Amino acid sequence: MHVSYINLLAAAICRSGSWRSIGIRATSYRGLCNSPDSFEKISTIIRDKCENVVVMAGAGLSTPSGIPDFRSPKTGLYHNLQKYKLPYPEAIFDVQYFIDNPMPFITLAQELYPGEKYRPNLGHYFVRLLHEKGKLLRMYTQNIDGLERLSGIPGEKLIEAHGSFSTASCIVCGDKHDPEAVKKTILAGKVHLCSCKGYVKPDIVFFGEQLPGKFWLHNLDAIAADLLIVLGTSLEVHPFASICDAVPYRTPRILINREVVGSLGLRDLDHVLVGDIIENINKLAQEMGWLDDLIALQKDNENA
Ligand code: CNA
Repeated sequence: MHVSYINLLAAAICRSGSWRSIGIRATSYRGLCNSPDSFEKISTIIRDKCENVVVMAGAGLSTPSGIPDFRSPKTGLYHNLQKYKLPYPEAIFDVQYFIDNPMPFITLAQELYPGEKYRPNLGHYFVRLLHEKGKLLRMYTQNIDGLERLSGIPGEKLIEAHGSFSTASCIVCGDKHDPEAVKKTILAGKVHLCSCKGYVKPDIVFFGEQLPGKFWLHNLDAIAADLLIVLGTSLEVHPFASICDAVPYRTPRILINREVVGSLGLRDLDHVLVGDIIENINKLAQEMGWLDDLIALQKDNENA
């Protein structure tokens, strides 16, 4: 193996063995971007031309609900980690660090526990609406906040690629624990202990841990998809980010994000909506004639 290739590879693998993108950035894109024409074209694709949509989502989908993402300057979680006094930002999701000092993760978990503080937003309900219209093949999310479930996207349509708080297990013996009991302990600011004395954590995937088996379904979904929609992610974390490149060239891809990311924009059938996710989804739903349905869905679910 060539030395510079080894260096590149080493740089691409973060300390825990997870993959980070090697850095091909879309500096120009052929697809349409934020013109009135682009909303019209994208809305025609979603409304009239597709039946099997795969959605990929990241932390940017939940920032409008009030949960900070990782990388946004000034507001991102990595910027705000000082209060956790971590040796390096990713330590918060590092198993070895959790064993030595579980409190930073416990504090973050208290903040993020689904059903406590945060509610789904219009972006989550847009994906739910795709399901209600019979168009959602699958949603893959990196988020651990559970807002997709809270918006009513059914479990069989949802792949929580980086895990969730809905199950919990011992990091030593692997025994499953009652998630409600674990939640109660964590909300009280303590670490839940297993009978083997190991720490129990919600099944959030930490760096170096395996992704849930269901994640690998994307190999089939990517081929079956007739549209890919990418929402609020920097596409920096692999293998999740690679889903967007597994989709064949004939499949249109739509990116809705504050910035152009990954390989989005490099293919002829790519479309990019740069800017705030809620603003763009609002405009898009209006163009599609779906806005009333979207608002009603959100209202009904929030009042249920
Ligand atoms: P990231 O790397 O922080 O990227 C977020 C992306 O969203 C960036 O490109 C932002 O520009 C963009 N963005 C942020 N807010 C908006 C907005 N309002 N409108 C449009 N775009 C916006 O996060 P990723 O999800 O890409 O990284 C993957 C990590 C983040 C996963 O391992 C998650 O577990 C982790 N994470 C999850 C949450 C959560 O569950 N809500 C929060 C923070 C981090």
